[in-house]
Amino acid sequence: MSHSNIQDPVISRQTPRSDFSIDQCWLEYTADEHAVWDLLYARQLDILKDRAAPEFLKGLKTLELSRTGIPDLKRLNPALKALTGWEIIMVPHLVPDDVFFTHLANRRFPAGRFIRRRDQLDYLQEPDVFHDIFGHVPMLANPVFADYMQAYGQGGLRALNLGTLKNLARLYWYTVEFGLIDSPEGLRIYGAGIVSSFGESQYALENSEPNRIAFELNRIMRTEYEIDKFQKSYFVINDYNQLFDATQQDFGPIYERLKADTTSYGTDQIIAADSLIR
Ligand code: HBI
Ligand code: FE
Repeated sequence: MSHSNIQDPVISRQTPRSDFSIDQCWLEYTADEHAVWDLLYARQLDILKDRAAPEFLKGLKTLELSRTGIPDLKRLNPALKALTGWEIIMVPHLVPDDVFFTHLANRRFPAGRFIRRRDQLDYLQEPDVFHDIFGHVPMLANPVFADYMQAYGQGGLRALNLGTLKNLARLYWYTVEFGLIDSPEGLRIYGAGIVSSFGESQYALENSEPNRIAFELNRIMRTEYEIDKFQKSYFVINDYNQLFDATQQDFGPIYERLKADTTSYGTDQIIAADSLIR
């Protein structure tokens, strides 16, 4: 993994706490780092205003993420906490799965402190503060989505114990990161991996290549994914209750079937049971 954050002196001088959190030290962001946020923000807002889900745009506005510069958690957290009880904590890099899920289960979202360099505007492998805050936080202001994320964290801890994390991680990938929603105004984006990407925000809705398949939990849990390319398949929900409801069922029988029949589907594969959207 390329560690773009090792050049962040505010990260490297800190010893993370046992939950892997560090201090944001917002006053220490440089003018150039704030300028990179503003550049990314302006570029994304322009293409997202008629592509992002209404709930995402509402979250951006309510939390005033449109203020200039990298958000200060001292201001953002009280606002988010008042809305849904979630808060953001800063971490130096990807944290271990059990740590990640424990945070989610307690309504804490771990965000990277560092911001990408100007030569990495379009893609970087590790989540930075732009992906994590611009991409993930607006949806955490939505009560139903906020509950879904917590339920996912609880489910993640169980999946770790049961050895089914691979299947559950696919659910996160195809919803939280790359989910689309069939809204009254048409197909819209709510996935953080798409809304934080200039190229994929257009590709996910407008390109004729990728499959757009109606959300189905069991199907998603068998679907492979690739992390460093635009997706070949997107899964489309009707509303956020569909996500939350899916996590309220007993995953025991689902995991039993996945273990008995280990069939998996390729990233571009369509199966007979799929309901295709557009
Ligand atoms: N750590 N900081 C951070 N951010 C993530 O999105 C993340 C992580 N650790 C593990 C992890 N994601 C995966 O387990 C999930 O995406 C399934
Ligand atoms: Fe993410």
